[in-house]
Amino acid sequence: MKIWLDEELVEEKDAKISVFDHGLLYGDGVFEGIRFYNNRVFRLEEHIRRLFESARAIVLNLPWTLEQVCQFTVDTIKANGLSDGYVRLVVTRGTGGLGLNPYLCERPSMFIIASTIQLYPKEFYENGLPIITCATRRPAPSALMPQVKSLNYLNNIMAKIEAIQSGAQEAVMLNEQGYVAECTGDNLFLLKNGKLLTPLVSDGALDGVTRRAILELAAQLSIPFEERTLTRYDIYISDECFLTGTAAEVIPVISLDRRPIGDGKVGPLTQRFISAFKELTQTTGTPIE
Ligand code: PXG
Repeated sequence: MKIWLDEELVEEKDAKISVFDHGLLYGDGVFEGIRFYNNRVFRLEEHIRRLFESARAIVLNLPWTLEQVCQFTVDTIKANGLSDGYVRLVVTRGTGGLGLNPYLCERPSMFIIASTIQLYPKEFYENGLPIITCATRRPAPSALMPQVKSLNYLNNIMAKIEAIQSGAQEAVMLNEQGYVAECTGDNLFLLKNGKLLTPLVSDGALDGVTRRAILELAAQLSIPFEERTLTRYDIYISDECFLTGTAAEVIPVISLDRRPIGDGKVGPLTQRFISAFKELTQTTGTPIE
């Protein structure tokens, strides 16, 4: 496997980061996960723009242009001869001393891994996921801005542990006010009386690229939709529910806290979104060649 590291492609065994890198010492950095399907990178520019915005929000100045980072991403995929898979970009603050001060770090470091990902076993895509509500909350925007895709994922990992320990695959995370924010690595959608609903980004959701694609598809399919504040009540009484994310794609949810959603089976509108999203990923994107 060839890895992009800073300015060049290197062998996996040579892709090494310093123990003094602040990405490792403090989780000081940002990342992106992007899918490529059928020799095309899905929403490449949108992902790279989010990477730049996340970096900007944490005062991490990237010494590359957006176009360059897009090109590095495509080059890494090409170098590994892949046509379908997942590419992870990580930017760290770089090497510094044993102190928080990011201004003492010389230069940001970037690595890009092109590989594959399978988040959930296939049967969950067909039969749906049972999920739970976890006690771990999304941090308040005043603590850690939810739009920033930072290297601080401990909060999400604690939530994921709660999900797995209770026999579920994913967990609904509430914000400090008790409203639904999202899941540990996915955005949440529900359907009620034919209308699609999803929490506001300002309620603590990541502004997901898949989420945006689903809202665009809803408009195209003439399914009414609204971004609004949601509670667990709204999910309990919903007709259908599904999660979205680059890694998870679109995955149906069949229960929350062991209460069936709708009739407890994958719903018809969810199925329409799954097909429409699949079509979109297979037919659009930046060519790898
Ligand atoms: N919320 C959070 C907190 C995320 O990390 C999403 C929503 C979905 O956003 P996109 O843009 O991908 O539609 C994410 C991104 C994993 C994993 O292993 C998940 C993500 C990133 C990296 C790893 O579950 N999801």
